[in-house]
Amino acid sequence: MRFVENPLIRPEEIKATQNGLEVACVLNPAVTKYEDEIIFLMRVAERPMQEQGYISTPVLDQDDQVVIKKFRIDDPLLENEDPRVFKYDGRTYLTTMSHLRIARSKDGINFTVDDKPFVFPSGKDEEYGIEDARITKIGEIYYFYYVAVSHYGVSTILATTKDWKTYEKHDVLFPALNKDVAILPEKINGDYYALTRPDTADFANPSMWIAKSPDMIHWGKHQHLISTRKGFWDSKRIGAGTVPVKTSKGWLEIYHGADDHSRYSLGILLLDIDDPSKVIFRSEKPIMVPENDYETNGFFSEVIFTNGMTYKNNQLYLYYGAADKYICGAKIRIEELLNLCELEPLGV
Ligand code: MAN
Repeated sequence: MRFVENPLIRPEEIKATQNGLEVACVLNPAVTKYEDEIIFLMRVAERPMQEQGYISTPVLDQDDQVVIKKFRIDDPLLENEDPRVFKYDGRTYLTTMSHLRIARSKDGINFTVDDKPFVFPSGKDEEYGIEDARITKIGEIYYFYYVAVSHYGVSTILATTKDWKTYEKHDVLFPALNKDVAILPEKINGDYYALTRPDTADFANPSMWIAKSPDMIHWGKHQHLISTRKGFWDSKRIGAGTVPVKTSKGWLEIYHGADDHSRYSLGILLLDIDDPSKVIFRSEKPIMVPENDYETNGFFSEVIFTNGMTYKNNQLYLYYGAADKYICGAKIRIEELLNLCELEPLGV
């Protein structure tokens, strides 16, 4: 059930980080609980004020200063078909630069957004911005990891915090091209597990994999988990969404899939409780598709994308980016999702 208050957060409510930039989107929050609050680690996407006849985007220079790259729309070297990315002279750029910002809430519906970023891009791996964090709490430590974009590719970077006031940045967790990482919140038979999404290039369909680590640093024993399916709601793209939650029937994962028209919807995976590399259920039909105006019409329309949820009394509070522009939420009982797993067969 979607919250009637949706969208919960809109770009107009967010302060830009500097003069000359505007916040175009607030989306894809990682979610956790800290003390008596729900914390969002949101992606805030900024771009230069739009100027007729030009396309421009912020990037970091070698000293980590934001500089603007600007190109004429009629320049023959420009390829500009997707609102999220463009190409100039064979090199791909994002149209916005994202950073991670915190919002806090006591009720899960009304959020107060920080005025400043929690993590702002820095260093060569983050030249074009940082996106789509996920949070796994283990003991007192919150591990958060996010997608870093640069001309070296798209990688996933690890950081930790204990108090959501300061953080420590660690190394690249999975090198380019790898994104949509979700680390399970406990060790299983001595190992941590991470869902990953390496780039499969030309030979395979886009796929989710799973990796193991004894210490959160060294990852290996990679195994293929699932791939896109022709003719299904997840035919074109696929990737982990939320950090899996432990249930009586297995690890419950809500993942995203895009169809041939690049419509992003959500479905579920159920992974074996003792061996998460075994898929015991996969949605044949999505559990949530873009249908409300704020989901069908935005920065990149027809998108529901999740990378965060929390739960209270067997009720999931699922948060998601809508049309890559807003943050929205929905509430669903865990049993309801598990019942769906019995109604439908295991997908291909
Ligand atoms: C990719 C990522 C996400 C984004 C979706 C939909 O998977 O860039 O951040 O929400 O596409 O555009």
